[in-house]
Amino acid sequence: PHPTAARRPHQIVVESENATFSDDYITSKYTDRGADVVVVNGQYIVKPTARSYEFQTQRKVSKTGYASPHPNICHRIYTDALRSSSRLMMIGIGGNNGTTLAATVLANRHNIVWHTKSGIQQPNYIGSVLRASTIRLGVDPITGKDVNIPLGDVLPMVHPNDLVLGGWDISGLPLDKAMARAEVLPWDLQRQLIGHMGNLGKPLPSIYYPDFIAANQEARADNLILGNDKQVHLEKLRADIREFRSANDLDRVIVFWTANTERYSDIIPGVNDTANNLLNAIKNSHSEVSPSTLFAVAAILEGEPFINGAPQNTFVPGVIELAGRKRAFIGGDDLKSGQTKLKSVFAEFLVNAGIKPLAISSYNHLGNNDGRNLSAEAQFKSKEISKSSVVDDMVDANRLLYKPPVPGAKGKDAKGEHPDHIVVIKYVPAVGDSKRAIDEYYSEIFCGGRSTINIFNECEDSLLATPLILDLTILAELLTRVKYRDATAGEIEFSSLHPVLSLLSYMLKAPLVKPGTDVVNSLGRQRNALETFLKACLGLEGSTDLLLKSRIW
Ligand code: NAI
Ligand code: DG6
Repeated sequence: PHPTAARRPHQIVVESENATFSDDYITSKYTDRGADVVVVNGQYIVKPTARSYEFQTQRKVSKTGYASPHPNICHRIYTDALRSSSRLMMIGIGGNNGTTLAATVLANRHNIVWHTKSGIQQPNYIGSVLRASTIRLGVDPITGKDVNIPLGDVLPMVHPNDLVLGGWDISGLPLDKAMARAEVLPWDLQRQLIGHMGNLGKPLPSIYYPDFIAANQEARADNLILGNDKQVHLEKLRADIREFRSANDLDRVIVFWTANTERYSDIIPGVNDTANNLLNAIKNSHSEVSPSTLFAVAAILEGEPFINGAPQNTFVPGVIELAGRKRAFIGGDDLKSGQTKLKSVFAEFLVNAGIKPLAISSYNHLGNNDGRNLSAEAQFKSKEISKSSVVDDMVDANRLLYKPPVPGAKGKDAKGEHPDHIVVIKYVPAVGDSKRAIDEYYSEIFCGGRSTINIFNECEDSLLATPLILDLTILAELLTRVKYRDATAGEIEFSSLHPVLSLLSYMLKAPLVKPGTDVVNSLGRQRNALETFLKACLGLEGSTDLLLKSRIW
């Protein structure tokens, strides 16, 4: 098998008073260092801060999963459950991402190779930050060389090959046929997967509220939970999760929205602004409760993590409050796969280089079903919002280049100066899943000069998105097993992390963060946060590039 597909036992022991290892837990001590800064008469008064925490990571990876109504699937899930330990339930499993994920996990699990025009191709997990990227653990004291290990090996994590897959779709096409409909994978691979995908059968029926996705999706909706009663729908989704969990003796089911982009829900006081109002709105089948919000509520009420891989505002305030109340984990929004990932790096590079982007103009066209759905105005709007927010914090952090917000001002001045930023998406069926993205960065440089950089990016959309869904699932499962206590405050009990899993930001376009905290869009900072957290759970300091030994005698 390809090295990214290797399954390794957890092999790290930290010899330090900051970490203890038992059969059940890794317990670590970590000091969170920072600085309080107060500005007085233009002077920065800085006070270094330090707070001690302890982390406890359960070593046994949860049994995790997803459901299907098909008898073959139940059988398959059962047999797989004996062999493996993790499960994922996708909403939209019959789509391009859903079928590509199922097919590539199966190809990796069964080590299916296929012929291409340039030779034999092995399955792998390239594009997964956990399986295919490494972290610098430290330095070999003899050679002085860095020791790098796969990021996914830092703590005990689910291996993607062990995920047993299933879920819901409003389209009832069996998954082998749905894989063919997606037109993502080469035929020689599809051909060998027909049996395996066929065994997964048909997706579970789902809920369809036509007002939320584009009218052009209607013909797909032939696999529905019937009726208009949203409370009944909620109970059915909860039962699907419960049934699946109990039938397969699972500890954990990760519920993942990879269904079509919905329009934004209106935030209406008394309807979805608080947890109680939202639960009442569901009881009253209020029209503004979207399918994705209903799925999120179902997962939360079942105590299972819910991740939103699409851009719409599934997490209305009532959902966030409910997740807090139930201590269930949520993460989102919208997978950051190609154009936006590059933008989060490129815009930061420019701003951090002291160059001032004046305009970022982004176009893309694509021909898959996602593109078709996004050709409707309301659904495009949701995507436009998530694609547009990605440079905001970089601009905010550099008020040397951009004028700061004017206190008390209205309109543009209230937000401060910002580069022009446009996002255009067009549906061009012929290019299928091979999205083409064009970005122009028009910037001010030294002494009034101008720089124009154009980027043309061909994104195999679902092949970029699938590894992100795997990473999000695996990290979300891990984060359910990590607890912490604030040692500085003398806390005795370990608590779970905050329900909003902002540590997932690296994979997401518009990261959901704990209310009242700032969004970080910079890919580098998001990665650093993840690395530092994983290391902190081993009692290790975060990654630093000071490399002091190389700077001193
Ligand atoms: P797709 O259109 O191929 O698949 C979506 C699936 O969701 C379809 O099979 C559809 O029948 C199903 N569906 C729609 N409403 C449903 C509901 N209420 N319940 C259950 N199933 C439902 O789209 P694709 O390419 O798989 O993308 C999925 C989502 O991920 C989209 O929202 C897209 O915007 C988002 N996304 C995709 C990325 C990519 O690179 N492929 C990257 C970032 C986000
Ligand atoms: C058109 O933009 C379709 C979208 O669903 C994107 O393909 C998807 O959101 C990925 O976007 P990006 O900007 O990360 O490539």
